[in-house]
Amino acid sequence: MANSKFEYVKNFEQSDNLLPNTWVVVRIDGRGFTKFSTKYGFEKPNDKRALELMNAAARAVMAELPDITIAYGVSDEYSFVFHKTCSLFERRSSKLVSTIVSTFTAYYVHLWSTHFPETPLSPPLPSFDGRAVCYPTVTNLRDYMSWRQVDCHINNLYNTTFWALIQLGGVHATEAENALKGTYAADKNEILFSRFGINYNNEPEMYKKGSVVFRDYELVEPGTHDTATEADNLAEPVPQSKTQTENDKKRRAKARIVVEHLDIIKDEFWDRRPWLLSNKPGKVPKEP
Ligand SMILES: Nc1nc2c(ncn2[C@@H]2O[C@H](COP(=O)(O)OP(=O)(O)OP(=O)(O)O)[C@@H](O)[C@H]2O)c(=O)[nH]1
Ligand SMILES: [Mg+2]
Repeated sequence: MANSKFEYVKNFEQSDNLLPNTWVVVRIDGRGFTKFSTKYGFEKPNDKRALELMNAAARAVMAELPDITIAYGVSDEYSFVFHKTCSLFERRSSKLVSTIVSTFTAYYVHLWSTHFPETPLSPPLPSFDGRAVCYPTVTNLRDYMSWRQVDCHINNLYNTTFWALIQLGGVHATEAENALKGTYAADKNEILFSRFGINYNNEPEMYKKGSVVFRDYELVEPGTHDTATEADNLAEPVPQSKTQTENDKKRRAKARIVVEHLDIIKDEFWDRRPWLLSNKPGKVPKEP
């Protein structure tokens, strides 16, 4: 193509490369969902339909982008983790974030009517913001995931107690707020149990733990793999034969993408699923 006098504008494009050899987490978050949830009458503190819609959209994103190794969602947010050796979108932050945000939003809108058959969407339509953060080590990545899950627990225990006081106890929001000021987890558990007969442990797992999305392979015996160390020792992507790459691709496509509500803070979750950190697909379980 011939050069034009306008072409110099290309020099204005700034690089926004993400650090190589790091775990990239793209976190998206619903914009103005406090208002949005009121408009569509989301149940408080947790709306099953809304959370399942978030999960369905996240699942669709993972199916389209095999480089995502795991995703974790709670409330109106979802974190998508790209493996440290992944070179998708030349590791450009804006490309990665915009792809995730637009794919997620498209599916959220597309799947809305399945989850809310009675309430059609109308403008202002749901939208999401997103950011990408690089984490250098497995410990950093796992601490990030733990941070989100602890946040989920703290918020959910608070919200469950807060809304029990209002919905079942008939108190006003300010009263409920005052009753919870300075309380610890044990106090909230006690309020729930002694005043409303609610055992927090029996609350739905999705509300207590959030949702984890990943490809499902056969679980391994804990202690048989040390993928965390292996992953940390990896300095660059391991060169692979074409056949191997093709095989991995097939196995990944065969794997079911599951949504579970598990503890991702403890080692066990990671120990039993070495493919999450190694990026090598595991054994596809036999059809039951
Ligand atoms: N009722 C209800 N509301 C929810 C549920 N999940 C998320 N939300 C709402 O979504 C909000 C998410 O918090 P934020 O992301 O901090 O608030 P936001 O209004 O989206 O603000 P920005 O993200 O800054 O645009 C919560 O405060 C709730 O109001 C749900 O299951 N039920
Ligand atoms: Mg939000």
